[in-house]
Amino acid sequence: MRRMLPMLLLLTALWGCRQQPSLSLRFDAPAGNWESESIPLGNGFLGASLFGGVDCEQIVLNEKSLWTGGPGTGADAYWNCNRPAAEALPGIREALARDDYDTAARLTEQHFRSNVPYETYMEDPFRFGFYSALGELRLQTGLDGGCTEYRRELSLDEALARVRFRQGSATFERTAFVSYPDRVLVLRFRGPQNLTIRYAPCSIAEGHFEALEQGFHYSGRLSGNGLRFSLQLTVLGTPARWDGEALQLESSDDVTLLLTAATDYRMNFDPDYTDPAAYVGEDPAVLTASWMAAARAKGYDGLLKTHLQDYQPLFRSVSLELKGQAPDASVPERLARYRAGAEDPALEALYFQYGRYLLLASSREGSLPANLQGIWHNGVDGPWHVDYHNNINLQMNYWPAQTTGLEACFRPYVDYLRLLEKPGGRTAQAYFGARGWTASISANPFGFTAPMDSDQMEWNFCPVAGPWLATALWDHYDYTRDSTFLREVYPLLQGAADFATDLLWRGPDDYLTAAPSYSPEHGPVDLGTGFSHAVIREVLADAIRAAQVLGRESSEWESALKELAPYRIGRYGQLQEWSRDIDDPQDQHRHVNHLFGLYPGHSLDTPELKQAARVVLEHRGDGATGWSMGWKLGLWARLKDGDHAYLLLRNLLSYGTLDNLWDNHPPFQIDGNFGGTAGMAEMLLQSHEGIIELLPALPAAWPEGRVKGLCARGGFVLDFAWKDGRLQEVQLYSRAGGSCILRCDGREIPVDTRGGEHKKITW
Ligand code: FUC
Repeated sequence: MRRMLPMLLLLTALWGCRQQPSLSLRFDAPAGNWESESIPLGNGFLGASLFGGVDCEQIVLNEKSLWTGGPGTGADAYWNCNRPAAEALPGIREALARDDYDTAARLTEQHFRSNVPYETYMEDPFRFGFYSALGELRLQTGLDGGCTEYRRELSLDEALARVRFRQGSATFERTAFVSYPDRVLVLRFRGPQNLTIRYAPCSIAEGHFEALEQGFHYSGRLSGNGLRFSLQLTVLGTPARWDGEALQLESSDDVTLLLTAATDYRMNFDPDYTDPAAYVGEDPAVLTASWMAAARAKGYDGLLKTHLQDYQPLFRSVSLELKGQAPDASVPERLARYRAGAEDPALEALYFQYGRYLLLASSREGSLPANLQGIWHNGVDGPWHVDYHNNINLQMNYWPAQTTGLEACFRPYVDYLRLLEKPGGRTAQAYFGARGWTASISANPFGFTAPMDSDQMEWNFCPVAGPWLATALWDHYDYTRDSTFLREVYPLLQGAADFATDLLWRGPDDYLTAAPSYSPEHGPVDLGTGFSHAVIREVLADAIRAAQVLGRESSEWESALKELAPYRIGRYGQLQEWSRDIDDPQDQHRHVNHLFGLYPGHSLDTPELKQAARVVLEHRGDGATGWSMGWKLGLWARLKDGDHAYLLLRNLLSYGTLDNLWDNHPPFQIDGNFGGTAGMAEMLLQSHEGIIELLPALPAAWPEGRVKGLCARGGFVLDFAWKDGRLQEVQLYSRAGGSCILRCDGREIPVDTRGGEHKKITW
């Protein structure tokens, strides 16, 4: 027995370290359809979605900066498309004050648009533009399509895809991952096969192939804006020869392929728009060659090691277990059973972690932020140009960043705001005569901040997009208490708060009001919509808090906040969407922006207002698009109604989720994944009312579970477990020191901490 003890201990340790089966997405067949079945990989810059076919592996490739469009220079530049609409503001406001909504609407439509159409054309290089796929890789294996024991999976714990199958006595295995530190897609093919590799660039490119030692290089240029890009592929492990069209590999049992890609796009935070090359950076062929040389030298094992060292600490910073048996079935089968009413808490936990995985794969320092499809797209152009939508979508992409330990993913969002700041200053001045900066409904990587050329003002008029974007800056500080970060981003927050202040006008009832305004994509022009005021309230409060931390002046914002039009409760007891009480209880529109102050904001804080928000949610119903269900999930969680939040989670998974767990608007749109993950975190922990509340919206469906690493305002990180719906034990880590109050089930425990301290609290 004594001799067996070390062995037993070792086995126990290995058991403890094993990858949880619930942390992988399993498929029992190759993907037939990119949108619903492919497996996404990425490092923020480079995206790959895999099909896993037996006779041919097909991989859709993306490079996040592969965008058409751009500002141009001279009189035609969209830099100059900002119209002097501010001159029309007094007329519009006067019309609103005398209840002449028709005149107000007409004047707004006439003035608050630019000359940049949302429809884009390749021939016109200086327009809004669109995102396109980098192309497709096809790897013919020389095998016939039949096989046994087929298995395809995405391991979230390793950010690695695996394909396994057998043909006769031979076993075949493929692995694929995209390394952030080494900027390379790594593929390994094992088993006796004869690979032929072709790359088909996206159809809007012109370019040429050239042979490389053991590989090829494609050097391309987008027709239109002339964006240059480069893709290199190199083979390790067997001789490979480029024949002008394909890369032919000698038969081998073990081959590693390395792929690097880049464009010459560069972020420009201070463009002067006289330079035609304002957004042109390094030669992409030089970049891909240098990454390739380094990757070759490391080899498969070295690359995998660096990849895991980079990725795993980030991903593993949060874990979630919800008690329940994970069925031994593929994800599509589990989803089908779930849609039919089965319980599968492990699938819900997998979905939570998948959102975190997707953010890590689509947003890392140095890259552009996650777009409407994260990084993954399979065509030329796409829904809403796969752009940066600023009236919910981009913001939602980053909701899980603060609460679920993904601050490493947040930097691209900050850089994006920096990209918008200068052009957004012109938009603020021209349209509103305002200081600071703002953005409008849609933006691109080239600093487009104006409205579009459309008279559909309900979507085109969205000046509080900029202030909304800026609120996440305060949140990031509040969750991390990183004062260096706050000092760095303070000018952005200040600019957003100044803009919000200047947007306000003293209305007929003597309150400061955002006139004119619209509720996103919904309803008529208004004297001051609930949404606009909620965002302004939030950004002013954030800027005031930031000024207090840094010892800066904030009296102007404080006065504006005091005089801001209050929330209004209407005839059905609903939180009013517009200044007039015209809400329709039958209206199930997907946008619920007037509830912004409840979530993601935190300014809707009295029981009366919460009740009024509940009425809105009841009217709007529990359906809608993917992202809308993700949002309502978080809103119900903030109302501390765990069972209703859970109903929204079920609806999101059942009706707003594709078989590969991508969010479905429809079509595929990634925001709902992030809204879903963030909403689940809100069910387990909330910290927006000055108190850290554990299990604030625990549904009956989750009687037992354990979570580690959730983040709270004040710079606290919490691990806790619960059983029979009751909190068991709590571990608290304090990043910056200070005191907090923990609350659960009506009980409160005050805790004092020093920076870097771990504390165990017995509940
Ligand atoms: C907003 C939404 C739409 C869609 C689009 C990308 O405008 O209202 O539903 O998500 O963004």
